[in-house]
Amino acid sequence: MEDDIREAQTGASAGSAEYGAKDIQVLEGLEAVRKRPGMYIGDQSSRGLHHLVYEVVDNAIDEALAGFCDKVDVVMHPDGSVSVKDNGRGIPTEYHEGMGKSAAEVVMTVLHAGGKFDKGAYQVSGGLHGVGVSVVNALSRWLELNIERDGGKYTQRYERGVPTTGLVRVCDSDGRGTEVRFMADDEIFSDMEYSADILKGRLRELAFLNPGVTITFEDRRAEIDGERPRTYHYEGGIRSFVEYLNRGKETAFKPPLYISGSKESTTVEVALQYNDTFIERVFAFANLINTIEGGTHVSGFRTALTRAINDEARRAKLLREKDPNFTGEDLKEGLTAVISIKLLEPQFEGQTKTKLGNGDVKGIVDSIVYEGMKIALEETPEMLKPICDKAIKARQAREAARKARDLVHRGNPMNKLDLPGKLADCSNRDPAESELYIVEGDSAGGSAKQGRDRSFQAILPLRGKILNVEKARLDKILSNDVVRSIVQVLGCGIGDSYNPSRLRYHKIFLMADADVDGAHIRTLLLTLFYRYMPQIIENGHLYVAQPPLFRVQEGKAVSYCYSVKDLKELTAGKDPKRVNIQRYKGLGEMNPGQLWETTMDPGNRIILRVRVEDAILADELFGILMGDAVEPRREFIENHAREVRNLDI
Ligand code: 0RA
Repeated sequence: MEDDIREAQTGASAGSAEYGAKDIQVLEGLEAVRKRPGMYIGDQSSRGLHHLVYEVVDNAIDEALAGFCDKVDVVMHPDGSVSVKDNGRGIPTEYHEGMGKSAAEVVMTVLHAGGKFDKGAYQVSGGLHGVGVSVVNALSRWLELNIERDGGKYTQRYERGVPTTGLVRVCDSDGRGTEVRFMADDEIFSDMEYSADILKGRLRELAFLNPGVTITFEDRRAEIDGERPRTYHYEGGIRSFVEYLNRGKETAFKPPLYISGSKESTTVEVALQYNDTFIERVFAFANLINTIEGGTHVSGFRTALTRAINDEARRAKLLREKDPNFTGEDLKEGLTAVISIKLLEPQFEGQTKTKLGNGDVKGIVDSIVYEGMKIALEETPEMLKPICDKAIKARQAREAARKARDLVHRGNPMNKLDLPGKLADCSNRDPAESELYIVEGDSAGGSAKQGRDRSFQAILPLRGKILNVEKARLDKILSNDVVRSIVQVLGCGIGDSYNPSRLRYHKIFLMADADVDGAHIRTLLLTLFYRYMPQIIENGHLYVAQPPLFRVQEGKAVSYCYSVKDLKELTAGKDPKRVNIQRYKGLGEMNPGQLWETTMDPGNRIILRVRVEDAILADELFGILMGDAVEPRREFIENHAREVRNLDI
């Protein structure tokens, strides 16, 4: 109590006589975060904005991992701020002699201070977004901290990381926990709009990964009817996760096969189930961080799965003596699996720091999964036959696919004569400098061919139906003309034979009309890339071209608008009689010069890089939009109809 009062007096100490070296260090730390936000949260766009929320939520989840918290409430407020409230121990409030301020203020203002306290061993902090809640503080216009602990309720306010009050004890309370409410700083972030879908996806995922924790989400921003508060709570943990991923699909057995074990302070959990699709989905987490790029835990899992199933299939005589072993490939088709491991000192590598690098983990996961699989298959032998039946079919289909693929790969793609007739290639041969525009329709393709800079821009017009790859196996996919010409032009192969060094263009643009048909074609193409050439997206090669929606002419001055909002802003003060507005219904309405100027000229165009922001959300969307089940698609369209309103004005 005493300490807190003292703190209340010295809290906003900048400028006071007691302003000392430590305060300077603190300011420099947070100043560094504001100068280079990207170093701490990835970027300053939508992705970084969402990371702020993840960071605060991760801190609450750390309390849950340490066994002190089972409830986390996330609210998006109408003013644009977000609050995260937990029922953990509460951030310590006592005065910190060494730092000359309260422990809470240390946590909020010193980079990586969280680690100085004794928290749970497997804390999320230290991982991908484990930069510490002080980073959120530094990047917030304001932040309000409320703590309930030791019989009292405490509060403190910050602006851009600097305390504007001390830590004040407001009243008695026998509650426990921490609430952080923050307003992201619009000086830092280019995009200030949170996506409820993205946040819900991560919160749901965290609830699956932490059974027993209840996470709620409420979107209180105005005018979103149909959005109700959500509660995520799954006693079944990653078993429920797999069931969720396979909902609406036929499965080879129920419930999912589940394995857990631990070795050398690493704990391993795996749940898996086969479904009736042709796609493999393995979602892997290390200390709750989604390791999109895989890593040693995933390799260990694959080795063990293949070995255990082969061993058991031989034992049960489902593989005869003369049959070769199933390969890892044979066992992928229709596999849905979630891997969650917790380890000390995880090493994250790769382009996006989402690849687990710890070498010893491979063997640990391998042995736990192998033993677990054998026990599970002995206890529930009914699981084995449907798995083997599927694998045999997959193997046969792969044989057929290899033949189809050989056709696609025939010849040297660098040889101009082998390229599909309609490609207008660029003269530059350096992939890093070359761009490919995949254009819907012949007439738009024609404009693009005439308008382009042929030195580095290639045009591939598409005609004919693009196959929905969600519903077909690779052999059938590769027999589709549109898919074949895309694969052949890219030169890098598809599926397991993907080879990044042969990719002929490092910027690939999807260019389709801004109407419903265009959106459909774009989704089909995105599905093809996402399912069969995900590395192209992961490595940042895929873009969506953004043609303008309107051309606005006033006298001789012409400008282009890319959204209805743009148009409203541009024409706000203008005399409607003197302004001529043309709405582009399709790319074909633009002449070559206009198409170049608005959509293809690197000095002028607006481009949108496609990213797998959230692999699971993306997977879900593709499944919903392209899969068999009608009901989820109808629901999705109803929920999102208003967002696409500008498509058919
Ligand atoms: C430092 C030490 C302890 C807990 C926390 C920080 C903590 C931080 C956050 C951020 C959001 N919610 C949080 N809950 C706790 C350990 C406290 C103790 O030992 O009693």
